[in-house]
Amino acid sequence: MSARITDARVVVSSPGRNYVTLVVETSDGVVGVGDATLNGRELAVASYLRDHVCPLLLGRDPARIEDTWQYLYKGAYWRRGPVTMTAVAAVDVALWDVKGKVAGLPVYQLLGGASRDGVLVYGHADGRDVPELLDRVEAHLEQGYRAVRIQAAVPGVVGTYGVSKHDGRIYEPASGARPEETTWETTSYLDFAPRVFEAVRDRFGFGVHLLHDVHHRLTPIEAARLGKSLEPYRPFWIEDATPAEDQTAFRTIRAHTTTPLAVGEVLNSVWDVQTLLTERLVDYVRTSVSHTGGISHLRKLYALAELYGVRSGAHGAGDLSPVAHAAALHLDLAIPNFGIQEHMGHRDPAGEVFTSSYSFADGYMHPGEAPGLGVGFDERAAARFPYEPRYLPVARRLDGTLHDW
Ligand code: GCO
Ligand code: MG
Repeated sequence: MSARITDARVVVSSPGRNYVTLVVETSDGVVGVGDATLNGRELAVASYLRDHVCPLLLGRDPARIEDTWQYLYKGAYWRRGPVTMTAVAAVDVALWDVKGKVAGLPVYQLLGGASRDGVLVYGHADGRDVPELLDRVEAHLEQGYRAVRIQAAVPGVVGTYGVSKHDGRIYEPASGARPEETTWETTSYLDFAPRVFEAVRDRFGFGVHLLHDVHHRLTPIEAARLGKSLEPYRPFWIEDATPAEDQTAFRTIRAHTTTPLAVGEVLNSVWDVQTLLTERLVDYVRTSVSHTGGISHLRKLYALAELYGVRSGAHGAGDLSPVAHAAALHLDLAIPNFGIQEHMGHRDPAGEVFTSSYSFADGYMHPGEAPGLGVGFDERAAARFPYEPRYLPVARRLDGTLHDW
């Protein structure tokens, strides 16, 4: 007789930042984990799972991953959206973890095996000014990174996105029980960004990939101008140049610049990127395992992208737990149209709660050979770090108008 799911529980903890983790147990004693973290809205997904999904999982066959995915997605009637798709993702990833452990194989082997030797990752270099950014880029190159995201504080813009508090900890934009108020000013930014790229290229040359996140701040024609002005510095990509939900904005940007475009970390299903892919409006799609319905749905999205020459460039910020990062690396290793993977790392003391078999060397990561995802989750350790309400910031233009953060 096939195994059954005997328990499914949600653990909300805050070892360095908030994480929502789904733990699934089977009648054979196999335990699988999934990440259900949605930064700033963690408890909504925890409730979705606890109140509406976990009870439905009990008694189901854990081997039937696709059927369970369809059951949760179609069965809810209310489709898509970040809360639903993060909850479904957590179940999906936990079941892939179980399947790998049952088979005694790492998940990437179940997905068709490795298509490459390692997963190219990019790290984050940031600075409160350009000299500090240059130091940070240098530190990344010394660590072996071949690709680096560059962000510098725009003069006059308070709390520029992507610049850490420089307290020695990994960048984390969420803080406090109310959103932090930051400012935004497009004109200074558009003049400043090419100078940042110029300074980095002057110092380090063209042998390193440079990426940049605009974080949804521009209009389509402003984004077109940014793309044109950065062309001489050959960015690997500019990310989220305009608010991501308007797919057609990319028609305008595309018509004006050859700078590669990336989008998708806030999008949650294949339907949210259909126009972007089928019209070849972007070069990289940044949807993640944990916010896009899990491995089962993301690999369909990547398969569609492959048909249109679009590569993956998955979101990998610190708010995606080590479980999500491991799942991403397994998929990255297996798909034919892999592009790059974001790697921010996790704040201490996340390592007291999560262990992982993935590794970094010479700019590449590998998920390791442990069965399943290769991630351990210590529930007792997690209990030492209770949930703390933390919100992502808001951004206002100089006249106080609420802008996209
Ligand atoms: C990135 C992202 C993050 C997000 C964060 C929100 O490219 O890594 O933009 O920094 O802001 O994941 O929770
Ligand atoms: Mg981003």
